[in-house]
Amino acid sequence: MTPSPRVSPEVARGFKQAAAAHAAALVEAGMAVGLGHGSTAVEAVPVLADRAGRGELAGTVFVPAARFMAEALRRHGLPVGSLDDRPELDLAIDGADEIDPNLDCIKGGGGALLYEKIVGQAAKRLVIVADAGKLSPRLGTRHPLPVEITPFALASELRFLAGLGGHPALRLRPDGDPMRTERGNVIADCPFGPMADPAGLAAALDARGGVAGHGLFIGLAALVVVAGEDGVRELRR
Ligand code: ABF
Repeated sequence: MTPSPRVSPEVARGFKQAAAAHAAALVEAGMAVGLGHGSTAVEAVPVLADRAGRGELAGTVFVPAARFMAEALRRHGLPVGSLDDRPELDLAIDGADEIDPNLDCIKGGGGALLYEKIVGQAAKRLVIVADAGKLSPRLGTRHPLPVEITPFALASELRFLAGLGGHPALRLRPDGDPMRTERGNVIADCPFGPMADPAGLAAALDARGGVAGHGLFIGLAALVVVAGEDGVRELRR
């Protein structure tokens, strides 16, 4: 969840707002729209609220992947639904920590990776929004991979991740206790470095019982909207 290193926070926020507004324009009346987590995706909420205020989004419902997003939607008076109400979403808008040329992503800097993946996979189309600083030649170059672990298996899963070359570090709260996800799990941040085979790593993590989720989003993004000094760009597979 870090802005581009070479621009000021104000400029980076402008990029986030531009990317989010571009994605928000894809929302149509009557849609069921998933919303992930992060400082970029949340910038879509006021834009969507303005559109709803102008009567453009009658019947549209929003399904948040994180409490943070549910609170933002409610603050802006937008209808909040669930996957029970709308098991298939028309669109999902979410952020990312790192995006490679295949539009595969590392996500989870905000700790909501498991529900983000569920919401993203429930959508016909997942749109990732990011400032251009998130683009990277290879996943792992700039961001560790978050892996959500069930506390029951903590020690053995950390050993497993270390065996994969992940150098796992438990994500801690400011008070030094392990951070807990909304599901009560813990997160290990794994600086794998530039990944030769992200899909293979994702498969190894998916096969592991104690791994509740991980931040590799392989082949899930239909569209990536990036904003930077050269404006807003749509990247497609
Ligand atoms: C969430 O927001 C996470 O999956 C991802 O780590 C984060 C990106 O945050 P930001 O947009 O604030 O950089 O989608």
